[in-house]
Amino acid sequence: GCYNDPERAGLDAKSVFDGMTEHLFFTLGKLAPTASRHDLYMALSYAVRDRLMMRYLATTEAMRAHPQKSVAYLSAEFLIGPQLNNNLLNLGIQQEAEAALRNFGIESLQQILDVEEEPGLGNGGLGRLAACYMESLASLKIPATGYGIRYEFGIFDQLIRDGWQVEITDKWLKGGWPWELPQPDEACFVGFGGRTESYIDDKGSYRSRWIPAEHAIGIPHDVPVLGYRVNICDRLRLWRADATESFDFYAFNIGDYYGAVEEKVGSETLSKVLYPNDGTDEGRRLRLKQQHFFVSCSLQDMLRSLDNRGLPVEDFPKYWTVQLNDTHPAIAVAELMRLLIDDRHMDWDKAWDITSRSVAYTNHTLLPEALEKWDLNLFSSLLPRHLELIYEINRRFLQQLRLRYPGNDAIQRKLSIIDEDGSKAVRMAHLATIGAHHVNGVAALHSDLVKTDLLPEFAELWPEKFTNVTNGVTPRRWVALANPELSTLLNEHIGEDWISNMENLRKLEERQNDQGFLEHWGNTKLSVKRKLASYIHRNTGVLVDPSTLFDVQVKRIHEYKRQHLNVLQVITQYLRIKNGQADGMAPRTVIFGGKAAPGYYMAKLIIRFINGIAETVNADPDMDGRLRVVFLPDYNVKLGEQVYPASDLSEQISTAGKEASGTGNMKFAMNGALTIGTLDGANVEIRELVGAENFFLFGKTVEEINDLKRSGYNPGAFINAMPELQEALRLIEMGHFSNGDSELFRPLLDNLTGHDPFFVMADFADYLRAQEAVSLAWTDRMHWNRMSLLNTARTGFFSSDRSIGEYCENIWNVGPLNVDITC
Ligand code: 26Y
Repeated sequence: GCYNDPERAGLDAKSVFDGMTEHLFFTLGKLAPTASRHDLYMALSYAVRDRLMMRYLATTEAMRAHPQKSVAYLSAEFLIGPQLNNNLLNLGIQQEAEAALRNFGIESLQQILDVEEEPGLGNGGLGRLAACYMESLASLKIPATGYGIRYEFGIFDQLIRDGWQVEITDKWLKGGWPWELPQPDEACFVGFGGRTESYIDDKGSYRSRWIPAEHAIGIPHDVPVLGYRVNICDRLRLWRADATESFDFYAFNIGDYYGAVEEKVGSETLSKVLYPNDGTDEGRRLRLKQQHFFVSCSLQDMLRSLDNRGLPVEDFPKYWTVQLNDTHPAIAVAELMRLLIDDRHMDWDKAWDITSRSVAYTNHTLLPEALEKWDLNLFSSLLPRHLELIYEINRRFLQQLRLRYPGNDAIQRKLSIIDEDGSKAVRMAHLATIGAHHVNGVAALHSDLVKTDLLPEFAELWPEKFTNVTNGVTPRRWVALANPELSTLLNEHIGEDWISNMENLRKLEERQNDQGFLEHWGNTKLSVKRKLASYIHRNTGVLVDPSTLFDVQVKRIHEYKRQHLNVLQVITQYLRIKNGQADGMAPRTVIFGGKAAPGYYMAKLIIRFINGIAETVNADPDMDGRLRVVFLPDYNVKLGEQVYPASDLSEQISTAGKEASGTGNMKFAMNGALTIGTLDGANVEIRELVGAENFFLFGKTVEEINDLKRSGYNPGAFINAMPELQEALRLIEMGHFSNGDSELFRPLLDNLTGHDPFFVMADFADYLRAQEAVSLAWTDRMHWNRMSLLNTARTGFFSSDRSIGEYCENIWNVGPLNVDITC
């Protein structure tokens, strides 16, 4: 076949224009003279998609002709962001697209990019990581499918009303989304509920089978994922739940019309909405249904792909490596066993061998409230057969434990998949750890803590199973696309190779003492900051000065991330200015952004708190030219692309031991922001790489926090030692930032002065000291620019190409596929 038809899908401006014209007319039913910007966005996207389809089909064909191992990345979240510009970049046709648009009277590509709606199919770090990893997989030419859920409503849109967060349903599909292809002929059935029964098969052996009470159909929706300047095109395969017709008709025939309709409604809601919770596991029945739904569809799809190519099911581990993105898809361990044993009539040992050689598990959190546990009654009512299989997996595992630790009942209770303390529950992290051939954390420190604190007995039992893969982010989206000004500068001075080989940024170090270059570096940053300043003005009404230090904290709002620590520091600066003690203080614009889980009261109050301080500070003429506070509503991928490049200071201030890795921290550093941060997550590695002298460190270490906990932490003792902090707390209490309302922030104050679970008070003094060091450094702009340059030069390690390279080599054992698209 020919996958490079220059007539139909060429890469020159004329071909792109022709493609747009055709799609405008035939696909969209519009005439060029009356086409809206949205019409043109759709037409260009369809034209681009055609070019991806060529490469996608070429990839599929290469895999059929030369079967090889492929990665199945299972994730309940994929936060992929806008697609058009990324695909243009990876195809290498941004300029061609812009030229084509000019023929429709559009001056800049940006005007069309602005129209794109992003699918918010994730909460934050974990979902965005999955998206970066898919892009790197394709760029490294590794065949891969990202399996997930096509939520009809993604993460809510955030409005700010009277300083409070208001959640609005995310109707991302309303204008039509051109990047997906439904493949209804590859639909899968999934069962739920019902019961199991035993029977004797034709060979006379006892077997168990599942008789589900209801079913759903999963319809795959494929999203092509093109690598950077390669012909490999991988895919996301997102499942949408539909009702089963056969079951409907059955119920209809026996007269249960309402029952039939109910099942339809029930199964349609399965893929309706993303749970907007990152961090607290609420153990909701619908969420377990979603997890089983997409995992079952995905595993059936993998098995079918072997069947279709005439490959034996025993070879599953030779052709698929299944990565679990946290425990959300951990039911895969039991479901693959069920498919092999019940459907394919395999014996236990063979099935277990296949499962445990295929599956690996990435842990993303140590927070106990985020560890998934399913109530046993709920689990057995929804997945009775899976529970039987889990009991058997557990029985065999505990047997192994008894041999290794004879007479040690405590360790059995501790490691069992079933939690028997209190009301019984299934521990998904234990199921994943037992079923996986590798378990990894997402930063060096985090992976150590997984071994020492989270799963120490498992790590002792299977030391070779546990490993680390420090997270990374894609340099295409987070530098080349988001920061075209910096990219141009880099391309001119060190060539374009850094985009696929980020370590080459090291070449920049040669320029660290070049005054002219450093000035150029600073001016580039300034020009990007002007764009953000204009965005801030348009979206919040606040006028900010681009020459001030842009001090930024964007991430989900969470107590452990300590946005309130940042705010308290801002209040101290405010007080110093008020009291005429602000000599040497850098003029700052402090920028916040992030969503709070709708049911997380304290996080929502923190948003209100930020906005309260912003209102008071920004209205005070004494603050003019010295301090501004901004809360950017509706932080998402698209906004992130504007924020990271325009930042001078990156706030990474979580309590040590709480942030598994962080990935925003990497995006900031690559774009030349300096970090003020604790020794937490990947901050530790960022600091090692950029050099301690180019990083503003503060705060207690994991050990020091543990010592404080052990000795009975008392925040009062810290508060008493800091008159400035007392003054700040007093002002808040008086209602100074809440129009005189002294009750509004009381829960926050009580929390901080009472038990202060995240050690805000304990770290406050050192944080202030580090912020003073930031102010001092800002006064010597050449020095600041050098530190900024060194941050970019030395953070190539955090490219997701490096992370994916490590997964391929150490965990997946997969290699690249060559795809030829010449005719
Ligand atoms: C159980 C359910 C409520 C749940 C849903 C989503 C639990 C957790 C999450 C999301 C977790 C998450 O985003 N974790 C982040 O993963 C990033 C990628 O590894 C890390 O950089 C970051 O530190 C971690 O918080």
